[in-house]
Amino acid sequence: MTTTTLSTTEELINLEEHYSAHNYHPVPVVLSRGERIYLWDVEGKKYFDFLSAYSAVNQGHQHPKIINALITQAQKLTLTSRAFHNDMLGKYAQYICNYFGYDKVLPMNTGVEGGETAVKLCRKWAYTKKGIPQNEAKIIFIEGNFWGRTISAVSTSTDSNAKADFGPYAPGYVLIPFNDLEALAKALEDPTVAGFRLEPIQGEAGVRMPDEGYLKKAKQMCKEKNVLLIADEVQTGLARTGKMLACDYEEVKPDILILGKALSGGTMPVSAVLADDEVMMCIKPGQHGSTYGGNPLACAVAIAALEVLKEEKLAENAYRLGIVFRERMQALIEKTDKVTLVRGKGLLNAIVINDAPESDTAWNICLKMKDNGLLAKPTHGNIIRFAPPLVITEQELHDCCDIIEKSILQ
Ligand code: IF1
Repeated sequence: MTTTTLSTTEELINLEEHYSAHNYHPVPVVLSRGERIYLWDVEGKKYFDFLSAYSAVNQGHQHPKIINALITQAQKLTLTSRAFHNDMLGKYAQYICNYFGYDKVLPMNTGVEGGETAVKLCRKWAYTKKGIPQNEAKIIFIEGNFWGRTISAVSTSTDSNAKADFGPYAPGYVLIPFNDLEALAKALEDPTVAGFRLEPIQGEAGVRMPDEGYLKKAKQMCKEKNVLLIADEVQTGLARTGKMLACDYEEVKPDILILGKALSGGTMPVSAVLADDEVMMCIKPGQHGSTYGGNPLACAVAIAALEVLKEEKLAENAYRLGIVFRERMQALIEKTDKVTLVRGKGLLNAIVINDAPESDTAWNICLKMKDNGLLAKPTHGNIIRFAPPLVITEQELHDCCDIIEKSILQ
């Protein structure tokens, strides 16, 4: 049987099981088409997408403006490498720097490459500007952090499943407890600290939010100690939490800002690191880069993806419908003891299922939601993250809440 004749869910899952690494445990559905907030499986069944590819599809699947930008540029020039200039990078760099208010951008591809770039920028600044002794620079991370799957990224992880058996780990990291400004103050006493890296809301940890004012106070404490605040907005950025950036809730401007995921509207890996010249100009030619970083295709797509966010007022929509969603979930909590709480900002939310993290209750609820036409997946054990594309309407959101409620009360 040739692979081209295989087409059912079961056949395609078996094919993937046989030939693809088992580094994920997906919900058993095989998707073949997407549009706006909808996905269709290979049997033609339609679903609401409530994960948005981990917030990479904030603008909705197959957004016409973004797809058109992709197609148009793909028919002209896709990649030159940075050995030469291309006619899109300057325009894109100007656009994104003005969009977020920074002097410069360093274009990369995946979110974790953005995180690695931020670490290298911070260290380079530490040695060439702050005067920290060679190889002694430290960066503070928060327990529960997630920024990708590289050795550096798992070196700061406190999740054994993401970290175990990948040692030896990268040095130069300090871990402090989540939402603990006293611990931050103590860690900042070390003169070799160069940076403090945080997610404004911890996505993978289960949509965990620090206390109101934490971001603003942390920024002030870093400034007093000449330490760079590094904000990873790969998942929380680009309108997902109801503001363009989650840092905007406290009017905090990070010294280094990392973006990814929805920066391309779900078409291809595009990430960006933004900083002012004081930091960005520490890296000289030949000291960092990547084959695809700043390619003309990524630049064209990213401009379109950013334009859509503003043109369609997606942050405002996420802010307003996030309130509607949490009200619906709170009403559900009052009807059943299966759900203990709902938390989140904008359309980055999660519910906590009333069962042990190692139970499969959350998983089984996701299977029921799948059967009822809505796709979501648990993060850490008993937490289900809900993150629909930000183009969702209020009526569609209520229809989805009806499915979530039915699946949980069943
Ligand atoms: C997986 C979730 C995990 C991220 C933040 C950087 C990156 C991510 C805040 C790296 C990536 C993805 C990775 C994917 C599942 C998903 C994820 F939180 F979004 F759900 F794992 F935590 N910073 N998050 O969330 O970006 O290199 O992947 O482009 O690895 O399983 P990337």
